[in-house]
This record gives sequence, C-alpha cells and structure tokens, in this order.
Amino acid sequence: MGNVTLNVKGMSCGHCVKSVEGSVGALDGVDQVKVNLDAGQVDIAFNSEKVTLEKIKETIDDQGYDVE
Ligand SMILES: [Cu+2]
Repeated sequence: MGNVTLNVKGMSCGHCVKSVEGSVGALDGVDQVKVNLDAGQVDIAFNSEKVTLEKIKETIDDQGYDVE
C-alpha cells in the first residue's frame, strides 16, 4: 500500500475534480482518490504492486493537468 499527496496545477472546478477522480480512480490498484480543489492537491491511496506512482501521474497529466 502507498499513500501520496500530489500537487496538481490547473484544477479549478467540479469538472476537474470529476475528471481527475474518475480517471485515477479507474486505474487498477487505486483504492482511493480525493481531490482538494482549494489546496490544489490530490490524495491517493494505491497498491504499489499493481500500479506505479508514475502511471498515476501520467494519468493526471493525460487529463490536461500539471503534476508538480
Ligand atoms: Cu474544471
């Protein structure tokens, strides 16, 4: 198990929350994903044997947001 908080730039509304939580949440191995819009952060609980942090970052990036 892994827990990580990522700083993500460009999330500004409910749509952004949905696309990030939806896409990351759909990854095999991701147990929980929660966007904190005000802080510009994404809390993720994942199984590092099933999914890499790199893959998670890539998925957020693919939605059009910048992971710091
Ligand atoms: Cu938005």
